Amino acid sequence: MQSFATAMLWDFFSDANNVSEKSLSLQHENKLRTKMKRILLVTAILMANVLTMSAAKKQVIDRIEPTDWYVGLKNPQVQLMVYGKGIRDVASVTTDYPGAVIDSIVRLDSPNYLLVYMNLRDAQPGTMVLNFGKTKVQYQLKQREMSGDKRMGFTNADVLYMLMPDRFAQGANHPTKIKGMRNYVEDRTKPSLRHGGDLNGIREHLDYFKELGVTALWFTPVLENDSPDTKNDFATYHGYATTNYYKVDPRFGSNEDYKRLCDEAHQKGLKIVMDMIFNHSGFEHPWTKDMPTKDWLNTPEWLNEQQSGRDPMTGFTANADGSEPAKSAYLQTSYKLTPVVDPYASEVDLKETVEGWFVPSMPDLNQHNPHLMRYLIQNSIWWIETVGIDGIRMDTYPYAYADAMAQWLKELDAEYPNFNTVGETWVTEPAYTAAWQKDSKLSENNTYLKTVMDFSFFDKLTQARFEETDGWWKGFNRIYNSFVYDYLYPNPSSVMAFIENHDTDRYLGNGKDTLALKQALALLLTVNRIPQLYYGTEVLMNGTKEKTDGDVRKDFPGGFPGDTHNCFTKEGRTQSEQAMFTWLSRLLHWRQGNDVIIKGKQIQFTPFHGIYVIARQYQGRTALTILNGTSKPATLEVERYAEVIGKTSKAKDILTNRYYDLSKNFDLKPRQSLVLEY
Ligand SMILES: [Ca+2]
Repeated sequence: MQSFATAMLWDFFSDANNVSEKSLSLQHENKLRTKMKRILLVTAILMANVLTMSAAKKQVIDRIEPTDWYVGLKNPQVQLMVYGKGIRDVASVTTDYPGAVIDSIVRLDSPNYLLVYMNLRDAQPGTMVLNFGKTKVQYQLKQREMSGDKRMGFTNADVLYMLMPDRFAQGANHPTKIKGMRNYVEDRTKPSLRHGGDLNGIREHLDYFKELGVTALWFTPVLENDSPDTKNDFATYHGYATTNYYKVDPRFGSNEDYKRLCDEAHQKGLKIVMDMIFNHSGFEHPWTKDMPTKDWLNTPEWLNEQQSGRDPMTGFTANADGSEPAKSAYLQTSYKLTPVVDPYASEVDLKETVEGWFVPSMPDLNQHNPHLMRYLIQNSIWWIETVGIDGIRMDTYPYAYADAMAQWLKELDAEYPNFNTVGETWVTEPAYTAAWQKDSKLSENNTYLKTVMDFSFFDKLTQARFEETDGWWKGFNRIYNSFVYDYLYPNPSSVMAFIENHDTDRYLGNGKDTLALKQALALLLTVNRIPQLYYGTEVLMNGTKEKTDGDVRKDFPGGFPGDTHNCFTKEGRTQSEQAMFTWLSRLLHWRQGNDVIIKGKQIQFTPFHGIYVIARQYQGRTALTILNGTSKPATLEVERYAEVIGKTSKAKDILTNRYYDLSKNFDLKPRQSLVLEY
């Protein structure tokens, strides 16, 4: 640019020199003056541009995260992560915004990031101008919608309905192709590719959830997963490979769509639980290509392997001849979670579990880097404040460093004491899970995790499903025995139970045995737990993971354009689907606000003659769940249950509205379920 300006000036002087050799008329002189003014003006503009551009060249700012922030939080400090080529080496960062104090700036290993730590204790909402050298950037400081203690998380008064946005429903005006995203296709015939469901699709069916009777929605992650589809058999439709922590994936909608969904859900009395992942990001996140610090990721060495042909989907780096190298630096997690609680755990096992990558396409984040952890903590706060979520489900919770996760939850608790977070704790022994719950005496350090997931209940129920309940171990004895371990939990009422989810076989398997399903659901919705359902159970969706995960993640019938089978309406459901929907809906509505279930004491009886009985009692009211765990008729001997029946003679089965006489023994059909109320 400079040389162009000089050329222009040279052109002017040479023109003037030429002219001076002539005898000038006044007219010519005026013309020349005008030309000179114009050229000087152009030169001034060009020089100004040159200065701006040279300044901008050093201080390009691509983005700042969080994209905006809130004043009035208990923790007044905020970390701004600034992205931009060479931004690390900017001479100064300043602001004149009243009440905003820059505590420190941190220059990381990569020249393309800068961290600015600010204290906003005395700041008011408004537009803050930040000066990065001579580059000015506006940054919004927002007013919070409500104080943190007013945010009420999900509890055992709720029933969570889990769904996958890509597989549930497509809203109006779904974009067919989005510019700027890596290659992807939406093809509903391919179980592992995107199918095109979105957030508006969920919002447009809020009344369906009301009709069914659930009170909260947890859906798989919705943040940007801008990874290319590969070979038509792999795509990040599941959402667990984040590439932008502050942006909803455009295929699911916008941040505004997410906010609208939360707002409208709240208006209808539904809560929203956001799925988050602190353990790993997506491979296409800018942090992978250009790590902010050398220790931003765990075991990143293999990223630096010199051979070409490294495949982020397999983790293998091929040699020049196509063969796999003898040893790759790639560290795979063992998926074994026992080393995390094992008092005898070896370093090698613990390292593999926590520092190994979940899969090669998901880089393992090092939460021991305090700057990264601050980033993640702020991100969770930002989504609570920005869209108003009511809870968080933390994916792969034990795979992240326990102390860092505890720090996160402790801070969240201080800011939002009534909020709730559930951690995915996939171990099938209650002694493991219980150690992860907040205030556990089994754990040396407090995790501050209020809700853990009861994989034991899921596991034992799955085993019991088709077994005959005997006198000792089989069938419902497994569930009975699992509940015995509730003495290990600091708060059993805050444990989340489920019978299936997106990572397991459907409870129905490949069959349609509604008797077994009804028993599982009757139990799930009456015991001392936070129940979680998986989408489609109410209309008999089945499937197993034998062939592909997609088989347990099928599209909800009626959610997509052209669907001829529509399970959203009574008219669209088949007779058996409608029967299941009605049955479950009745149970769910009965459970809503029912203090016998929410606050009631739990009393269970050892399975007797194949029958399993659990009572819930509160202020003189009783709910009695009775399950015949055999494929034969059985007789309930009422005298054995006298302590929970008392003098009651008449009880209503809320599943059928039929009355039972509890003053005498009565018969149960094979696999019959009763939920008696009196
Ligand atoms: Ca990890």
